[in-house]
Amino acid sequence: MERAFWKEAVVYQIYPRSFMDSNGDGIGDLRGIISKLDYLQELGVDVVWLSPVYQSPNDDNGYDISDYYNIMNEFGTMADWEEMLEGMHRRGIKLMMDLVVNHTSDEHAWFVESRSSKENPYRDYYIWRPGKEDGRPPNNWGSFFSGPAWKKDEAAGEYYLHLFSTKQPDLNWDNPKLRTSIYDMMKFWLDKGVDGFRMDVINLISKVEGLPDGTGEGELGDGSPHYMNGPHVHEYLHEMNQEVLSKYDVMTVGEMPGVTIEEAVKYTDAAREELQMVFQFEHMHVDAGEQGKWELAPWTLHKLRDILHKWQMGLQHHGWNSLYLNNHDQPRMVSRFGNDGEYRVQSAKMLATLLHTLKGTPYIYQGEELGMTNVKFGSIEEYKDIETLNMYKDRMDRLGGDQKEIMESIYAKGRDNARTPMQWNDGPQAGFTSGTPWISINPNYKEINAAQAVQDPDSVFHYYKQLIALRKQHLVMVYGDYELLLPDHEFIYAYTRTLDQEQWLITLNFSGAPAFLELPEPYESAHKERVIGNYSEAGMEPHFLRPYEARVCRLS
Ligand code: TEU
Ligand code: CA
Repeated sequence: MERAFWKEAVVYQIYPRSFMDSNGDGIGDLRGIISKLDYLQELGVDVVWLSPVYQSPNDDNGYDISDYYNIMNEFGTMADWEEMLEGMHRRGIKLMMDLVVNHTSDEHAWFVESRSSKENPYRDYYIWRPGKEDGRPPNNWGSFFSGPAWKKDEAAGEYYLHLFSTKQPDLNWDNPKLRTSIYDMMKFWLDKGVDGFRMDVINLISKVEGLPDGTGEGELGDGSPHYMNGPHVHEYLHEMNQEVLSKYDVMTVGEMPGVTIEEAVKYTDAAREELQMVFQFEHMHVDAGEQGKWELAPWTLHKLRDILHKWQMGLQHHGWNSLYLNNHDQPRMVSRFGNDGEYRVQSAKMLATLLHTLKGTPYIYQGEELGMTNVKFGSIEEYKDIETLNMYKDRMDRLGGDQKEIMESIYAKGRDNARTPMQWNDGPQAGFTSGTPWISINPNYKEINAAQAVQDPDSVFHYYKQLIALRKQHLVMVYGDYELLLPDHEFIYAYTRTLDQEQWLITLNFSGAPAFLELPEPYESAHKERVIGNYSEAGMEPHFLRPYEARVCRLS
């Protein structure tokens, strides 16, 4: 068993705009993060994944970078960043920065140059094409953020590709000069002491030659087969590994919409020298209809467990899983997969147990450790996320959609669910800011906040703290082989983790009702010693799990 820091670590994601505001402008910032490092140290996390803090016009809240070498003014200065890094390292916490290199902002100097003329040396840093004879864009690809993935630039007399917003032009990774510029930038941050990178949509960087039309009958087709896991993506990631990553002791995770297990094994097989782990998305579509995330569909434990099981088995001996149900792009897991009402605390703890006892590296998204929930703002004006606002406009204006139905989709799946400010206490603005927050605060902050959680031994926070501590004490949680039990149970997800002579049994009730538990032999009659659980041990019944009950037992 080859041990590795990044397999044993627990990662905490900070979305800086919403984490902590230190200067009263209503926007989270680096000095706000500095003021909360003791909180992170108490929780016990090993790594912070910091969403982008580089210069950006914030069309997509920092995922549209205009200068990779400087800190966004609203977030602070490079000196603040250096003080934050030093404070993390002093507490034994590593820093993984967000590397967004599939695209830049259209305000990046490279793009300003590139669009200025076809002869400009930066022209081929981006993907320019003439439109079709009939005036249509070069192909029929749709953007992730509604509308076409091409924008005509009059100055340049051609279209440029943008898989995301019109202010996020895609970089041309087929250009070796661009790749060298990216590698130089990565070295700049690694030389400053950064411990790793989370790589934004990194499996989209290689597009199929000729940029062929996507499938689909409408005016916009699905171009994803022509840019997901593209022809040169492994070549480029191996080159990045050889030119940069292999020269440092770093942790890497690639965010990969549409990645399959077969591809994930290739991206994360150590022998291939590419990345260490990936974020896959299959389980994030378990409650989506044919039309995508905004088409709400019921999910079942069968569907969720089948996906998680497939990935556990698929990467069991080659590669490594990233375990998450939350991030800045996803709704809050306790609202989506648990119960954010009567059983909020129990179900938040049950989902945490899942993420910390499956095989892989657990990722905690800010506020998840408090059991923070989704939000329902009173009007579309309170929503800020470009993905949501573009969809709303597209469906209302272009498709004459039903506003009530659209708002229901936003309540369930909108990214702003995860972007309401951290709830630090029950005081004004939840202790997030002394000013007016850039986005409204979830009104339930009076009951759900860090101050309450830290002093309550039965809080979700302390349960996370126990799970994280357990991981350091028991390598079976990290390296133990996973084996599924009860593959057909409607409400219970049950599995074992085995390392040498030690075997743990995990049983999780995903329903709000008691669930009958009968295990196959030898597990049924094995002696069980509870290691951790989200209910009192005294009330444990061998054949019933209480609503959203999680049990982790050592077998002997
Ligand atoms: O997200 C990539 C991505 O696929 C998202 O668009 C996600 O699938 C979708 O938002 C789910 O609703 C990354 C970043 O995490 C996201 O914040 C950025 O908006 C996007 O890339 C562009 O950089
Ligand atoms: Ca601020």
